[in-house]
Amino acid sequence: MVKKEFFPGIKKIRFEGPKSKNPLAFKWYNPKEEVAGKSMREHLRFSIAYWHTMKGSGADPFGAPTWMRPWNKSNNPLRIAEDTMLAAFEFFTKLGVDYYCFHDRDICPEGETLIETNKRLDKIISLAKKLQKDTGVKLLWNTSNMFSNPRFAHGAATNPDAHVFAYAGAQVKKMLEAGLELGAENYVFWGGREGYETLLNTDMKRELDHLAMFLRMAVDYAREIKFKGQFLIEPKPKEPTKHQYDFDSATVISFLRKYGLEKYFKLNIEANHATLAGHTFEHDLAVASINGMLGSVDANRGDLLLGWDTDQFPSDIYQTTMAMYIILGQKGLGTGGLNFDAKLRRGSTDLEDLFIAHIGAMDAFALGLKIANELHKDKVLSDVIKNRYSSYDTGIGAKIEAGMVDLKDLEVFILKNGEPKQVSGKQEMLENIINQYLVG
Ligand code: XUL
Ligand code: CO
Repeated sequence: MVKKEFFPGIKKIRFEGPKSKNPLAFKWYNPKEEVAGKSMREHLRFSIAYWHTMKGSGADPFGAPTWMRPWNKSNNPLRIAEDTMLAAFEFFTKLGVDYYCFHDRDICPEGETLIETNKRLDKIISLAKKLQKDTGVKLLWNTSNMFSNPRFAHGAATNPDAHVFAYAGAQVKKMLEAGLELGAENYVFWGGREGYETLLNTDMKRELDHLAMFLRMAVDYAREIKFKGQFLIEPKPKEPTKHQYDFDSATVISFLRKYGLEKYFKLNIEANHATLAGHTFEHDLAVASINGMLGSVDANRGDLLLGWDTDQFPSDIYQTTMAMYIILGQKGLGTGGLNFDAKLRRGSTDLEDLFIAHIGAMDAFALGLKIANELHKDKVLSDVIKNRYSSYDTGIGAKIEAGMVDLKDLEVFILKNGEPKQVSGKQEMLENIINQYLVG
């Protein structure tokens, strides 16, 4: 049998260094290069998002698909599913990325019944397993799409109809089995339509109780079948519902703690979701990280002028540096990785644009990693921050931190010591120093 080639003319992407003019070469991402005792490849754990890269069509609410992909040629949807999987692994290996992620509905279309759908899934999962074995590419995470089918119009686990809740449960059960079969390192819950449009028809407390119950069932079933992947929740504040329950890191962490689920979950932080919540990317990463719950990253960027999830490829070195600073600060993402939940602009219609976009994103994170490592090594920020809080290291501050003083003691202290002195935060100085590191 002749092996099909979906990206003819594109060879394995190589590192050529910052001076290269070849759009199909890495300028900074050199997988073998060591940074802080580990290779770039081990630090960055890049992953491809099947839904955008393989299934994206360029369609938007105003117009038809613009990307005519060679793996979509057949009239048979199951043949398309297989061709897409073959093309996907060709793409992963040519690009030199070790991981991928998918929703159940990305890898094959639903059938008429659950049985039919699961049979289709079994077939495509066995193809994925074979291709993983042949290429060494691994599954970073899988997830269930519980938002596209009309049955989920009012949510999945938070649907007012228990029948829909049950359907969602059956779907997650199958995807946990798929995760086990394919050795998924994590399992993601992004709360598709888990949210509400109006309180006029919504029992918010009951919906949140149901969501927690659903997650508990997933944890229990994973234990039963011995699925060892890390569970992740991906916060997002809005879109598609007006108010998504998993608003941001802080909201998700407090939800998990309320229901006693915090030891089973970490967070998958997406840049564009953080900015939609009115935060910076690094804010939501930091909130997850200081709570020991930063598990993985959906690496993309938004557009500050637009209020929706544009899912653009990350290219802003400042942002990738700040992200890698936090990730290095917690000694890596463990089983997580940097998943490019990003899509081409509708007008980027050449097949090679898929490579070019990912190359740029990988280079942006490679640079971010190198610069963040220098910032850590030179203690640029950590020394300033340590010094900024040094009044808590001795005297009254140390007593406050140790819980040894009360409000009366604080009054005595002020009566004796008077007004505190103004201390500069040195923000502009630090911004200037960061620019020096960025330019090198
Ligand atoms: C949606 C989003 C999803 C999740 C996986 O905004 O980010 O693609 O990453 O369901
Ligand atoms: Co995402």
